[in-house]
Amino acid sequence: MNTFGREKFVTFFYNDYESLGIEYISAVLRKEGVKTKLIYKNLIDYYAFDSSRKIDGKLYQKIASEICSHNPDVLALSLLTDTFKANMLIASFVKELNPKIKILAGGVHASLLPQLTLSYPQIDAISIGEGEFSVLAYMQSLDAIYGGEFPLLKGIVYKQNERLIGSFLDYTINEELDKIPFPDKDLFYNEDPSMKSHYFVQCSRGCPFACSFCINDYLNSKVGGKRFRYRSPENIIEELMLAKQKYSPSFVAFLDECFGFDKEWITKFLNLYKDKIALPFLASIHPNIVTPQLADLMQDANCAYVAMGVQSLNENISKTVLKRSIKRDKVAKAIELIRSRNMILQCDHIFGIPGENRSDMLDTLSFYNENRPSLVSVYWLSFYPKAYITEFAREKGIISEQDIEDIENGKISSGIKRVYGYYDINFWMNYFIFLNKNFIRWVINSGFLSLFKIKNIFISSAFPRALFALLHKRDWNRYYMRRVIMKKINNLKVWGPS
Ligand code: B12
Ligand code: SF4
Repeated sequence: MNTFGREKFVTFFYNDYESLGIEYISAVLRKEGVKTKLIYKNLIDYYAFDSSRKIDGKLYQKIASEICSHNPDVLALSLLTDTFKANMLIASFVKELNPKIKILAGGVHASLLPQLTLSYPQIDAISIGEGEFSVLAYMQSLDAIYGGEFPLLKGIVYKQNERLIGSFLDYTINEELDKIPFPDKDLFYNEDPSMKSHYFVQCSRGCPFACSFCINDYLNSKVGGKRFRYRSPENIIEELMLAKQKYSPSFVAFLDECFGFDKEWITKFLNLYKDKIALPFLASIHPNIVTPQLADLMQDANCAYVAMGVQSLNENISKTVLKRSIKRDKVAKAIELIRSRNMILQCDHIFGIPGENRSDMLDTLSFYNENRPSLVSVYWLSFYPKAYITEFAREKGIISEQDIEDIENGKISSGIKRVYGYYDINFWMNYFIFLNKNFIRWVINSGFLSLFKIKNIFISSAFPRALFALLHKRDWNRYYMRRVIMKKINNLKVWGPS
């Protein structure tokens, strides 16, 4: 195969969800004449099962053959820690089948651990940070690189005859987000038309906060203050108007990490949104920014669903371990402001935080019983690479060096230390919303609570979620659940008895 001079061709592989990152990169490449394709499988819950558990050589070999049958110049992989192992396996099968296909890795995991990612023999190049223009530079330099030259490319490190060319230290960001073309939605929609119903969009990149369990803590320290950036309201409205015309979505999901942080910006944006778009939408916010004005603006603009990260109600642990200054009265007020305006409110909460114990969990259940959001979503703390809390847990002996090595190589379950005392409280955290406040007070104060130590996640979490979604037309999880059901059906076809 001689690819010199001809139109270059990138194939992406992705699983599970729509990826805005891949869509943006594809839009930039296409605009510059690079052909793109997506191999998409809505198959495995990597994050639910850990990609190390469901690795099935045959399935991944099949995916690798499918990738090779398209004969791309480059296979581009977007890595999260949870999906790292599976992607590395597919990459190694692709290399075995066709060593001429160059494999480029980018995304969160590759950006956090560029040296480790590039040390895998199947990976030819990595992109560090936001990849739109780095990938373009790599594609445009392919002939030169593999013709024996050594161009330096911003944000890219590649292997060339046993040498590594580029810098691991640069983390690339796009300073002017309006200059990036709109995401290439068709790349995903052609593979899975059900995604058209809920339009994923982002107004900002980065986050002004720096919580210890989140990627932003590390990246803000690496990139500095300029990492939190907005698009202009007009640019987003233009994208959404085109989307309405082309795909007729019934819901908009804002994937911003902290929607509504800048008061002036959000006022202008939501007023425009109300006039020109007005579709029901979902957004994630921080309790500290909720004011009556913001709640009014969101309600007026047709906000249907708010996800609010509370994470811990222990003010001391929140401050010292999570690096968040959460005040209980502020959370209670935020819940009231949002609920009184008829928006569905999901509070995100983390259990398993170093220093917290069963009485903190019980206190959490009591707090939410008294100050009721619509739903509480409880996650067990996972230790992600480079997060401050991971280092904190290592220092305290909660996780070992071996756990960290495992996590960095994609075995995220290595850091999860679940305690027995959790299962009954988790069950009630998901069910209390359907029950009377006084009854839940009695459940907490009597021994009744502990009779429900339920480990099965379908009974303790999935069923109450599904029930809530059935009862509430404006629940965004309806779209999510449809996709989960499709995944289970696809899964049965692949994993079930043949
Ligand atoms: C929206 C979001 C989601 C959405 C959509 C996910 C998706 N596929 O996009 C939902 C709710 C479904 C979700 C689920 C999960 N998420 Co999430 N999510 C985010 C969030 C807030 C924004 C992602 C986004 O759209 N960014 C905007 C685009 C433009 O950026 P991007 O995707 O990073 O892509 C850019 C670069 O990374 C790079 N790039 C990306 N891919 C590639 C590929 C190549 C080849 C190249 C060269 C470059 C490149 O260039 C892109 C363009 O600039 C991030 C936070 C963050 N800061 O990243 C967390 C984040 C990615 N999520 C995280 C996690 C843990 C999860 C879950 C595992 C949670 C869980 N337990 O269920 C699942 C995994 C699901 C999955 N397989 O995707 C972690 C990942 C940490 C890690 N070390 O891997 C993050 C970083 C949050 C955190 N805790 O810090 N998530
Ligand atoms: S507010 Fe959310 S997105 Fe921002 S740093 Fe904290 S956890 Fe991360």
